[in-house]
Amino acid sequence: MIEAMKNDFSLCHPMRNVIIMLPTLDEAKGLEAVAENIPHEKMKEMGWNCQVWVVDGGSNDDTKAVARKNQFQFIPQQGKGKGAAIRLGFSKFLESGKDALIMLDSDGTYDAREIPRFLEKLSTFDVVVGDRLNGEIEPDAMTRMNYFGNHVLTWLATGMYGITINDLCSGYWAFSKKAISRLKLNSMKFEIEAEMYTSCVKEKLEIKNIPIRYSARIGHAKLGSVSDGWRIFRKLIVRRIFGTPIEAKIGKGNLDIE
Ligand SMILES: Nc1nc2c(ncn2[C@@H]2O[C@H](COP(=O)(O)OP(=O)(O)OP(=O)(O)O)[C@@H](O)[C@H]2O)c(=O)[nH]1
Ligand SMILES: [Mg+2]
Repeated sequence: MIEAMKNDFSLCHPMRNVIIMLPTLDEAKGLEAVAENIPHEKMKEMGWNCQVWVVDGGSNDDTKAVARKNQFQFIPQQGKGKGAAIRLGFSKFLESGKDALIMLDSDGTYDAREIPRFLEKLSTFDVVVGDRLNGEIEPDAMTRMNYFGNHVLTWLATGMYGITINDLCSGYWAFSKKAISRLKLNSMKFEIEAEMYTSCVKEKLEIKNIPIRYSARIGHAKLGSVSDGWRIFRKLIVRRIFGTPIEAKIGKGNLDIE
């Protein structure tokens, strides 16, 4: 089959279904901003029905109310951690039978108006990653320390695994159903994106990097630069040595919720 037709979603169905997954922890204001920018009409024109899922880590603000108001599905997670939330969303996605999933943070840093660019690339690639480091970073969107850390971790990842990723810690990814069904993950926190990359490499899923805009966050950050940077680095090393999580090896699957 020629490359351009690899994921040709229009071949058998007139409309396909995409889930937009938004992890939240006290992001009422950010979520409102993301909601306003979701390009429903444009997606419809492109042949995609969209449903929005908010996977919440126990917010104490109005996040749930904002989700309800926008008719988003609200999925409470049992414990905490972005990694656990993402894996819960992936597992529900596979049960849902939908065709594709796009995840982005709900803090207003990523622009939901760029979703159509990801959907376009999904017709040819199984994994599309938004690249802030070669995109447009708004002043004050990233501290110097985080800018440096993101570059170092990205270089290390590419050096250790030999497959180019332009922005390892990006929170803006799109996946085909095939890609999500192949991922083997057990991350609990902010090391999840690094593990998604390592699993793509292991499963030989081709990654397409596209430059994106990155804006200053609305509300408070939950990430601790040094401690989470260390967790990400540790995950790169562990997955280099042990390619898949143990629970995947014993057949329980990568998507178990811890
Ligand atoms: N469900 C869930 N979401 C979380 C949790 N922790 C963080 N998030 C969400 O994950 C996304 C990324 O978290 P951030 O605090 O923005 O982390 P970051 O983007 O790496 O760091 P900054 O660059 O400082 O914003 C946001 O939408 C958070 O609300 C959690 O425990 N559970
Ligand atoms: Mg953020």
